[in-house]
Amino acid sequence: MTAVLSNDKIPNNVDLSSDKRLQRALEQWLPNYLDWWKQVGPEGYQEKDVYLRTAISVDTDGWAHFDYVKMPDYRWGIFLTPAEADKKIGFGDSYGQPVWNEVPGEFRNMLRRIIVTQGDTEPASVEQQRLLGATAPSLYDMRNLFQVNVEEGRHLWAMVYLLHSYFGKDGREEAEGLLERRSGDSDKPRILGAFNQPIKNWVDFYFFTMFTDRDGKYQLYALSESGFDPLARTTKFMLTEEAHHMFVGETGIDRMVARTAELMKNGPDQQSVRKQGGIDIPTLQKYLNLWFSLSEDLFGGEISSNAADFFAAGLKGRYKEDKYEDHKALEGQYRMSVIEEGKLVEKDIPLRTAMNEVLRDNYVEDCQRAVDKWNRTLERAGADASLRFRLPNRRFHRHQGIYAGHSFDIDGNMISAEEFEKKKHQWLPSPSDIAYIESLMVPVHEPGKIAGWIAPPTRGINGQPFEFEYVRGA
Ligand code: BYC
Repeated sequence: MTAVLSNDKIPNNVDLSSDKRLQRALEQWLPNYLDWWKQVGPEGYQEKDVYLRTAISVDTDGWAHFDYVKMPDYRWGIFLTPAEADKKIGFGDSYGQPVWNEVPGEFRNMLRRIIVTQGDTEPASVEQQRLLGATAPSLYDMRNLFQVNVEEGRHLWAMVYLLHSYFGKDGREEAEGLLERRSGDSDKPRILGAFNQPIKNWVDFYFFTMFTDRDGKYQLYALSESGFDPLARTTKFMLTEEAHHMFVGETGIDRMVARTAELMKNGPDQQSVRKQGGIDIPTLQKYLNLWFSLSEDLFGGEISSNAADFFAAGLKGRYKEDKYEDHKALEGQYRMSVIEEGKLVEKDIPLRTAMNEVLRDNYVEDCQRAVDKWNRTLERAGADASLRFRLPNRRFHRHQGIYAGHSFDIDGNMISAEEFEKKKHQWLPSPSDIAYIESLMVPVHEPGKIAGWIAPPTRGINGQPFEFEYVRGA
């Protein structure tokens, strides 16, 4: 296994040319992928030179190479982190046994389902974001959008490689299915809820990359523990790319907050922020509530026999499984609030069935860290202490798991469906909030210029200044 990528039609470090059958199958899939990209990938800008990062080796230091590339010429390929000698399964019933390099027959369906679900999110996000280029607030942001898009395309390749290599005919059919479903389509929707939500504007985009891509981080970490080693190694490499996507979201929100704080110096009330063309804090909080709650749903139910089965089988572990002592998790309990006879009561749940909630805990903690950072931006700018962000309670606005079908306020108190309906626009973007945000979405495509509702970044990409022409001739 080499760290440097081959120069084949499909760049790879899996010695693809030695497996003619697989190479042919993937080369047949390639034009279908490109058709999909042209049909529902980023609209416009396909012929423009974009300053993109491309993988040229999977070494931890220095796989990233920056240059101008036209998006359809991006080197989509198959990159796995190098195999480790004598690697053992790190959790579940097969704990301590050698990792698998072939699919164990008894877990085949489970594994295929995990890979298809993961794979389905990648093209979905590209579809969701396809119209944003035309209203980019700066060339820097436009370039970041396209970087995220091409890498999500590559993550699709990563899952398709696994399907084609290890799952025979049904794997090939699933790979076709990944190009056939469409985000938001009523007949052929994407599999998971948040990936059918429209991303209508750049505020949605930053909150999506902050919160939804961060679900990706935790799911990929859990899969990088997998006893099925090809899945572990491919997801480990995906995580290096994912970090940039979350950076785009977290800093994008921080830059909106910084701009709002600056505008508040001219007039602290939130109406005046809007009058000056900025995004007031309560509106940003509503977008936070929306995307945080949609993304929490992506962890699945709080009590899940699927999650217990995935863990028992050694297919999907916990975030940084190493830091746990008991890798079988047969004994432990997890205390959570469940609903019984219309009331919230505390209950102990066997740990294995609570694995989705364990992962969600890690996620919520990470989200809180980002919220604290945005609040520090407000504090530094001298914003009134009443203007701070917070995460909603995790029961708020849920559509999966034990809280779905019930209504909760932002603090997690159970309320009636009527009350929720009455108050929902205090918590979630209202049609008039959305109309206001959309009125701000005018393109600023001149190098060094930026829209009035967001601050420029503190530094550019790869040591280039903000003024750099990140997309030529946009
Ligand atoms: N929407 O036992 P349950 C990323 C279904 S993001 C719709 O509660 P489970 C990225 C579930 O399928 C990371 N349906 O949940 C980010 C099941 O269906 P069936 C993507 C949902 O199975 C940004 C039923 O409800 N990776 O990479 O333990 C840009 C009961 O399920 C949802 C993965 O998700 C939902 N939100 O956990 C680009 C990793 N949630 O059996 C990319 C792979 C649950 O009744 N996936 N259901 O038909 C998994 O590990 C699990 O499937 C889930 C669900 C964590 C998603």
